[in-house]
Amino acid sequence: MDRRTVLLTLGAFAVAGILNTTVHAQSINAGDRPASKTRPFTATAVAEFDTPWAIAMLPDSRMLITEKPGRIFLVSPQGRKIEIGHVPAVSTSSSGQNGLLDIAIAPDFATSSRVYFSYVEGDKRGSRLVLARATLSISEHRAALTDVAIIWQQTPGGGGGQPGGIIAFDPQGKHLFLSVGDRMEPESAQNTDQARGKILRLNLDGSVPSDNPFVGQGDVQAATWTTGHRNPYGLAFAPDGRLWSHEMGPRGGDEFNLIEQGRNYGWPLVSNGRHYSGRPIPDHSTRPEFAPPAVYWTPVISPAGLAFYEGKMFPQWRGSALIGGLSGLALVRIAFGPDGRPDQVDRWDMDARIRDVAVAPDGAVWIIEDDNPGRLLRLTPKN
Ligand SMILES: [Ca+2]
Repeated sequence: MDRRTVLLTLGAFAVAGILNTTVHAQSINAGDRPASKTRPFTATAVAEFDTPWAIAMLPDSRMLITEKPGRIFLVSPQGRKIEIGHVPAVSTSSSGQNGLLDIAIAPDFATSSRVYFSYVEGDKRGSRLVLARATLSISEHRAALTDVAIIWQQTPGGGGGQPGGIIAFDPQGKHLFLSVGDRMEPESAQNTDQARGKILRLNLDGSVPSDNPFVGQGDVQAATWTTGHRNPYGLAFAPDGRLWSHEMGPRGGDEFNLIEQGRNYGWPLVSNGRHYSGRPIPDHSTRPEFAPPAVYWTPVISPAGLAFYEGKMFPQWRGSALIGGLSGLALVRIAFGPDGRPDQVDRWDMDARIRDVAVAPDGAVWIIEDDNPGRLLRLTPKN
């Protein structure tokens, strides 16, 4: 081997090493890191609910809180609850995971009083995830939905749990993103004609934007932004405008994903977990054409709820993502490095299944427990 060949070979190894490091650095396992019993916050319980599922923060610091069996409450920061009338009937059949799911206020809520919510509805052909829009009418002692309209529904219907159902709006307030789980039919996540295992992008009236990546290729495909998801219970835009999602893996392999237009996230062809039976699934690293998770959790935490922190009470958390853990009984904080790369920096033991996270205008963090009764807790800094 002459000197030039040696240098070229060394160079090739160096490049391969860098590429290799980059590939491996793409997925960080945070599942093997223990939770901390020491919390930098005080958790104050202000109300209780029957299996609360989602919190939507209003501009005046009141909250809308859904209960999975099918009720929505308007809740003051002091815990005063008003049940909201005219909520549609929901289906809780076939799985403990179905029912009334997410709720979000419209980008123009201050003038329109519009809200969006997702739920599973049932009929003889099975159950389907739907997205509804309504106007919220609030008087001093009463609150009700009016003009309720289903603006999107899952096709085909049927299937089990794992509904997804998380709603997010882009920072411009022009488009709505909706996560749809695989309904426990894994192969459907790779079927482009089934609205399962997808993240959809819709106009605010539920119609399909003309600049979606697969527009003109059938109804489901036209609405599809990304595919190959399992059960995403978190979807939110970061302060820098990037869209992030998390999803539950099977046995291992919960994922925190950067959501980029048109990409395939691999389920069920690849996963960093394995099937519940123990049967292996090829790792993400074996199929580079699928977007790998930035962070994953093995063992799982069962992530639920995602909020980016931009408040004043916890200045050290600014820009961080806060995530609840169901089986993890935890609140997780993910921070982003100067290169924009995320990593889990905190995992606090909460002694309860945490279902959703929200940030109030004053910077307090609000969480709900997945239980009956499940508490609504306000987190403020410890002195
Ligand atoms: Ca994946």
